[in-house]
Amino acid sequence: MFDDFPASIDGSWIIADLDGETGQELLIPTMGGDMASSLTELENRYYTYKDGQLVPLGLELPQENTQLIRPADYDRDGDLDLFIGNYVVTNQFGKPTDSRLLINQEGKFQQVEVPGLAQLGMITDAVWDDFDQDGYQDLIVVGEWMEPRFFKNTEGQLAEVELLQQRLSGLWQMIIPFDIDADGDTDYVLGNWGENSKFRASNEYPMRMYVSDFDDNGALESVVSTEVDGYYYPLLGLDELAGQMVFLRKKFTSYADFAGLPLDQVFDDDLLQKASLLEVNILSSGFLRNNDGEFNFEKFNENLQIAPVRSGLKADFDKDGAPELLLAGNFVDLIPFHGRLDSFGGALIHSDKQIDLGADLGLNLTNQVVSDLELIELNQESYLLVLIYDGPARVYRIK
Ligand SMILES: [Ca+2]
Ligand SMILES: [Ca+2]
Ligand SMILES: [Ca+2]
Ligand SMILES: [Ca+2]
Repeated sequence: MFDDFPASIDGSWIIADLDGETGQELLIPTMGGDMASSLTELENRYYTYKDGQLVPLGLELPQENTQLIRPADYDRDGDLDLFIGNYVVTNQFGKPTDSRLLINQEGKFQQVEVPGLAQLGMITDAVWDDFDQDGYQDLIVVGEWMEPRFFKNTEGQLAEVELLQQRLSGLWQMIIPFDIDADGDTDYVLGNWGENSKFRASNEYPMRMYVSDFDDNGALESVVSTEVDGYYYPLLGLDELAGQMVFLRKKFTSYADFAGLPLDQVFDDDLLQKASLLEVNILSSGFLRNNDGEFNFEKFNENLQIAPVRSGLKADFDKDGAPELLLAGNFVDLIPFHGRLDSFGGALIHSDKQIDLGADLGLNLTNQVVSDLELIELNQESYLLVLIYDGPARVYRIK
């Protein structure tokens, strides 16, 4: 189905008509991630493109590392409004960040208070979709160390609703609306971390992250812990932990002192007690099946669990008149903890009953960390653009 085709491209911004006048605006979010503290301030840059010039948009926001911007006319007054999702505050990894809804008032944006959006969490993806089919776009937000969160839009007022039929705290990377069972209602495909990493999580023994300023240095540290035989152990070794928290070096003068110790013997009880505790009980990628407006999670088969699933593209790849959903992902760690989780070669979802692997379709995405998938139409031909995190992009002609 896919033909390799050489090209390269880069970019991480959105273009949309935000002021209702002619032309489109360009939004450039600051994608800081967990940058080094040597960066003093990160500034969001929102521009409108007018008369060949980039003009700053009327947006007053706190300094933050914007993860994503999702435009939609949620109040149906004819102009695009914005959801802004944030992932992490510099030096505060693990602290839930504020996300924001901005209403468009004749080209100026004002923040709207929505209960639950403040400290929503470590947001990785969000989608506007009319899940209750009342004509107003509702909002679904996913992130790490949190459940998918649903915000119902009642005639321009957002309020959180509980629509999940089980507990689904995950390391969610992606959400895409897709009627996977072709019954006419919208289901949601969810990319998660997968089941093939050093992480372990279950309902009985969720993966845990303790977040606190353990060493009183003004920055937060996080300690991830998983269960083995009924006990919780730190995931990282002494060197990695002591790299963040020097007091551990004094407490454990040899590796032998540290080896095999459960978490509650590495850290004093009062330190763990005062920490914020976040949990993950599911690492599987899968989909939320729509059951009359409530959602039941079903996981994908093991071929789709071998690495994080982080991007997707819905299109009619086989030109049969119905859309398929192409999934890709993989991950490369900045520290050697995970190494490369990159054995997922992509998959094309026709339905919950038929999923083809990328390798069988001419895609070669194994060992590639895919950051985005895009469809390009050019001269009556369709091309798949695959953006690669740490290498040149790839282009496939769809035949
Ligand atoms: Ca609007
Ligand atoms: Ca709606
Ligand atoms: Ca459906
Ligand atoms: Ca199709």
